[in-house]
Amino acid sequence: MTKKLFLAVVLATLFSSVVAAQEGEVAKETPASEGSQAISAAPEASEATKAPEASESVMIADFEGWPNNLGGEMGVYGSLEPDWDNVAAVPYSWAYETITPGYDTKNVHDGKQSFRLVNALGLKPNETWGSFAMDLGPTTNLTVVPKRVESFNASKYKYLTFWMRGEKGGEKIEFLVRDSHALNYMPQVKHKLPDAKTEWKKVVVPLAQFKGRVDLTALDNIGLAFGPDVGNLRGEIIYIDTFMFTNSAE
Ligand SMILES: [Ca+2]
Repeated sequence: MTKKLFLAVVLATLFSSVVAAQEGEVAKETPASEGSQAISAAPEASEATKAPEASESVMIADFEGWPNNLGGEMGVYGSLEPDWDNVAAVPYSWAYETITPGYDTKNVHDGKQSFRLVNALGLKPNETWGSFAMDLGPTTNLTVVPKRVESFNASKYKYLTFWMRGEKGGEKIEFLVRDSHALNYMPQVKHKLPDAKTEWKKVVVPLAQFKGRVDLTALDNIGLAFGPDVGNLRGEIIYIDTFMFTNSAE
């Protein structure tokens, strides 16, 4: 159940005190082989997008299942934390599924599911920050802080892209990244993105700008800040879908 997974993530987060992270993470192998172009023929089984060069992209999360497409856990924190006893009546941050109350396909970019972020209608309405975050590989060690995951080597990709739709338009977000060298759960990069619009919009984040601030060969976690700290009001909602690393900004 997603609820149990959510609680597990919360519990894992609560372990945070001061334990030094360990080095030596093995970079995750990625589907994109170096130097291969693979423009025609040979359809890639794992890629169902319209991207013409399948090997040039890798899906991080289409939110059609759990965990994400890289095997990573996903969670919401701070002002985004849901009140699970009240989800029948109040919009909540979590996977947006056909069973979600009020489900509407307009809130899904591809497939049948997306992920919804709702600010300050859950357990912590007065929290000063709120974020969505997801690991870029399976968990390998939960006994340390930050927990260890299989890191992802994103150095061969130019962009991170995803799709976003705001409930009212004008919702604010910032992009977050953490690598395998981080000593705690604080993201090493917090990068402002364009505000949401009411129609689905593709967000393209060039990765080169983060060189020197984060190790692109060993990324552990990416996320979005969506709380009061980035300027959102109580009850603001966005839908996100289709996170990819890619070499095409199209
Ligand atoms: Ca989807």
